[in-house]
Amino acid sequence: MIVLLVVLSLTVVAVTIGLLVHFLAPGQKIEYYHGTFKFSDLQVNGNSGQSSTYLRAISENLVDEIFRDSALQKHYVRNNVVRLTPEDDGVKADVIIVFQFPSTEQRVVREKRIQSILYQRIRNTRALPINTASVELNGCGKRVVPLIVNRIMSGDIAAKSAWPWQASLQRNNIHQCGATLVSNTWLITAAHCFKNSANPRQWTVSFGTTINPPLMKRNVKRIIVHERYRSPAREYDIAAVQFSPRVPFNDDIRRICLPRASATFQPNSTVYITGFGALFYGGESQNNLREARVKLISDDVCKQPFVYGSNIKFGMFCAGYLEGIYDACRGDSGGPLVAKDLKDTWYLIGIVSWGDNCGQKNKPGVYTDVVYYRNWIASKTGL
Ligand code: 4AZ
Repeated sequence: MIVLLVVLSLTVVAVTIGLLVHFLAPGQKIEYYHGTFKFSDLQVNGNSGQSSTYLRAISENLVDEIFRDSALQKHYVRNNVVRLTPEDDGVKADVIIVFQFPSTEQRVVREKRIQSILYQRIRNTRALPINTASVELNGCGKRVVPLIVNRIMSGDIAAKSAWPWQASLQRNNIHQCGATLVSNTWLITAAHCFKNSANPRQWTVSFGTTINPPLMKRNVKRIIVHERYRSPAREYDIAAVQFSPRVPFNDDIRRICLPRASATFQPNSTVYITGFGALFYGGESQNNLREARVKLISDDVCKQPFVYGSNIKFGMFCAGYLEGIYDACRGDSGGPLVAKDLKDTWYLIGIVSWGDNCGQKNKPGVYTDVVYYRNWIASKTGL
């Protein structure tokens, strides 16, 4: 009897310890990943009804199977198809995949593993008509509103959700610069924004199309100014800013894509600039985000003596119009110059850097060339 009691109580203690370790294990973190893939040649009528319930179920089963039978099986928790969107050539499924990971490894590393498993297994899934090229984890550069830029300085007020990667960098809660969201925790901006202070404690970042009220606000954790930036020189005008805690992506806050280091863009192509900056030189920053459509200007044109001559150095390019009018201005600095590809995926091409006045004839805006600094960005952020 005593032996039995001892064994029983030891078992209870062991089970309790086991459960405690399991649920309170230090550093085990629940993480959510957003994936998308597309069923080709299929149709559903909205998000309710029999066909969508069926598609949701087979999608969730598929993702379950993929991760239960993968190297990440111990970490996989569950998945949920949160949206089915009818598109021209099929149905897009948005799925939230839940994992539990020890908090040691970097999230970018795990993201790559999850993406690779999802991609490879879906490629090998012959039973379902899923387009392999459509498989994406935490995709970048997608916005939910169509582009209707009508015709910053002389721009228009931006529609909600139109530029979800735009951020406002604030020192002591006063807008100083724009910045661009490139992951859940990293922003790319201009080095010159930190000329007066690079102390993260003085800086916050806000998201959304108005500065007041902000849609979301975060504390800046780390400011990495390019090590070769030397004010008042304008070369190396780039900085990476890390904030915390991470922002969840939704229709109003999401990351833009970074171009490959080998990417090229044609002079004269249409690009867009956005910011909370002044409407004229010497004016005040704006509470509402504004947008303007501008054009890339070749070095040949911009280095002419009556434009900027030899002031255009490596790692810079010009955009705007030699006639003036549409331009970035004070307060837009650090913010994005973006372009979309044929699949309507948006890329960060430039960072508002400098210019002689704003919107003046023969004085277009000058931007830091993101492609030129692409490897620097990777070395600091891992992106
Ligand atoms: C500035 O002072 C500034 N026209 C930013 C952009 C331009 C000019 C000045 C480009 O931050």
